[in-house]
Amino acid sequence: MTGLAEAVRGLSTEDLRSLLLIRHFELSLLRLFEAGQIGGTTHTCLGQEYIPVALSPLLRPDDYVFSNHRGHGHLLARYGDAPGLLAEIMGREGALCSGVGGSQHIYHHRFLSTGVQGESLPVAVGTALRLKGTGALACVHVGDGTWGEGAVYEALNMAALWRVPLLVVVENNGIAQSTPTHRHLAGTIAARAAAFDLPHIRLATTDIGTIRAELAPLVAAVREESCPIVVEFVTHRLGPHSKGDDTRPAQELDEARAADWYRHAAGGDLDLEIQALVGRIVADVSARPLSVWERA
Ligand SMILES: Cc1ncc(C[n+]2csc(CCOP(=O)(O)OP(=O)(O)O)c2C)c(N)n1
Repeated sequence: MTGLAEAVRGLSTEDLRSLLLIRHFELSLLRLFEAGQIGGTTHTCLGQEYIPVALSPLLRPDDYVFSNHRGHGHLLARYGDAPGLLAEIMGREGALCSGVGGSQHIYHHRFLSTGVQGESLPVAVGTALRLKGTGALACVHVGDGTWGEGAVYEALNMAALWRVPLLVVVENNGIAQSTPTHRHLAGTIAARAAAFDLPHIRLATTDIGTIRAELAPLVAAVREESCPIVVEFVTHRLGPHSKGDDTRPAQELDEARAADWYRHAAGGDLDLEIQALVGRIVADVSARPLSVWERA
């Protein structure tokens, strides 16, 4: 028995349900793309689902979440609205943003995503400035590759100077599109956070309980002391960058698969239940008329 298997077995039904919803939702998206039923592009967070699921109960309803191009899991872990998100991606009635946002540009309650790398951090800092003193925070998800954008550093500088309640979540999956992290990032994310005097924590575990225990006091400090922090997850992207553009060697892919929580949940009752649920959602949304925007 591995530590990963034990951790998956120890998950609450609610957490496992959320993980499985994201997994099967995104597997369905890839199938829909292959079948030509979705246009544009999409990026899945296969393998990284545990990050937003672990963060979910640490966030409050009045917090803002800023997501990126790989954001379906961020939205589903927070709001769980799989039919609304699928309708958005497929341009069908019932879409979260009338079908104008698609996979990458969602505005839903206090959730915003953008496909433009580095765009979210300055907006998140401005939002956090407005939230200061309310106890709420702005949580922003970025990949390791996004640390190549200059706007990230302007934003971190202001966040540190103005002491805003900002939680920067770095999903370091070791690759940006097709460029390994060691070829695009000099030094470390820890050292870059330190340059702005920002606390940084690096989490290499997929164990949701451990992640929450480590982060709970830090997130409380972000709220109470209004101090930004950088949380770096060492994680694995299981799928391609978007759809079929995976240039990684077989050994690296094997390592990613070995770290996959789903191997220990596959075939269980809840897995089958969620697969069937997502199947029904896909059938229902696919049968809906096009959204107003798509018809125009
Ligand atoms: C300003 C900008 N430049 C380039 C792109 C194209 N692009 C989309 S995702 C991506 C790589 C992102 O890597 P990373 O931040 O590590 O996130 P990951 O895809 O690994 O989750 C690139 C280059 C973009 N979306 N925005």
